[in-house]
Amino acid sequence: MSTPEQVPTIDHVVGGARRPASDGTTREIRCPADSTLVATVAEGTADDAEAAVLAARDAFDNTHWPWTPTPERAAVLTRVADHLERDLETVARLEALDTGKRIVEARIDMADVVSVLRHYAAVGQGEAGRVVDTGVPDISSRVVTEPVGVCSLITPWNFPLLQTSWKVAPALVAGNTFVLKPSELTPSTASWLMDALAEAGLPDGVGNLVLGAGDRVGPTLTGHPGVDLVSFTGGVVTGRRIMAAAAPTVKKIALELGGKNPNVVFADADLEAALDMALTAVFLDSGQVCSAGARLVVEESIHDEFVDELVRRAGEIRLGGPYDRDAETGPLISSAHRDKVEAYVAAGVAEGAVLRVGGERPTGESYDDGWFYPPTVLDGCSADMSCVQDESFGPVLTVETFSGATREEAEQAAVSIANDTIYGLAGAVWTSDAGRAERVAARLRHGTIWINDYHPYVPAAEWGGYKQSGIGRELGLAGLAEYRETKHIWHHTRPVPQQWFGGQEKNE
Ligand code: TXE
Repeated sequence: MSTPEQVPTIDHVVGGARRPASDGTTREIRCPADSTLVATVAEGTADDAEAAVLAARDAFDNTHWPWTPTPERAAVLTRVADHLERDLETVARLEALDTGKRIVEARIDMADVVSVLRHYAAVGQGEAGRVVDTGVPDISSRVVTEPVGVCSLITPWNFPLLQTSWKVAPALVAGNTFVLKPSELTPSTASWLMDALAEAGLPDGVGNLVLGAGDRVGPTLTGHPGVDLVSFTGGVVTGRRIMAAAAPTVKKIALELGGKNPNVVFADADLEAALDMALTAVFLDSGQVCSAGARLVVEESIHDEFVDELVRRAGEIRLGGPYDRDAETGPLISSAHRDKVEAYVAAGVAEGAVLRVGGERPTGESYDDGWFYPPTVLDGCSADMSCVQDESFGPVLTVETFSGATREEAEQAAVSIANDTIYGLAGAVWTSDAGRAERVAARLRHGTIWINDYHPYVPAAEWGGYKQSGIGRELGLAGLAEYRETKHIWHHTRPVPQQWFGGQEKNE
């Protein structure tokens, strides 16, 4: 951990230069595991956000960046990926101290960032649009793509650099300029990224960084007429606010707003694998994952044996800080977030859910200065409970059961329970019947479906939500298309007067 003398100061990056907040305000970042001070950070103002937007606007309108050959833009991403591989341990440490997550998980996240950067360096190149046949020899018609312009990229605290890379990589390879606003709770790796981009040769002003709370800098980043696109990952309530802020200037928006994701287990599944992954689905990163499998929807006939064993194993999960070798998962991000998770569990119990394990803050020296909360299972839940409908974003699993007199009835019951929230980000189905797996996967209204698995993703496959889990997609080709405008160019190579006006023929 840092000693006070080593605590870094992190400032905005505007037009290639570091600068503190215009009113001099700073914020302390403390590790959620033990409250150690890890950084002092500029707490941005509306003026800071305005300056960053204007710098990005100027870089888009008045520099060569949007017209830079794509291979050169891709090369910037490749160099950042190289730098990250070189500095991986340092950057993983920054991420672990900001989030409190285990260093082993932070290393995995950093390796994923490298993959995302390399993926977009590759797929951003080599596309030439398409030629359309007009049927007229002297007229060519082609459809090309161009950058959208200035992008506000607003990211959350659970996978700070990874979620940033999902936005920055496609935005840059497509030729946009950006203002990045990381979560005010986890700014350190975003600051590293700005240095890495500069080292990789990104021209000044193309990438800008504004730090601070959403209510201070957010309205400018989402409402300023100089911004063309807002890409946001965070909570649904903030997402609705951002959509409203972007409406008066009709900005393009891409929103990833979390989920309340069902993990459906049929009695014919490989139950050992299903049980093991049901734990990972919900308790990975203490449940602070947008795709967390926070709703177990299990066939009634196996409920008792499955849930009893799951509860037993959940009770044995060890909590600890980033460098605790015995820890299997970490703390929650903040005191306020732990309060929210606790209130959610209390509401569930008040509504009739049965608390099977967890539900109480751990005590002891190693937990006292952190925001720890144990894996918690609420059994006997149903769709009318708020604990089933609302995202806890903590280590809390709700259990619902389904049954049916026939195979079809059982599938129908599982699907209707699994679809019964406002969200639609991700879900899983566990069964050894391939036909059933496909039928259920087809009917689940979620953007990602795992069959007999949970959580893995690849940068080449799209990620995003149905219903109120969001708008648009990240990753894959659609994740690149979000950052591109489409233009149709019609070229008459032998123009001749049509005489629409002033001619005689049209009235004859
Ligand atoms: O998120 P916010 P919070 C969910 C999860 C969590 C809830 C609230 O359920 O409990 O959201 O978490 C910035 N204009 N997810 O409060 O507010 C903010 O500064 C512009 C799901 O931490 O959504 C941060 O950078 N920006 C999720 C970012 O929005 C604003 C990940 C996310 O913060 C703003 C995190 C404004 N008016 C939480 N207000 C996921 N989808 O993975 C805030 N921000």
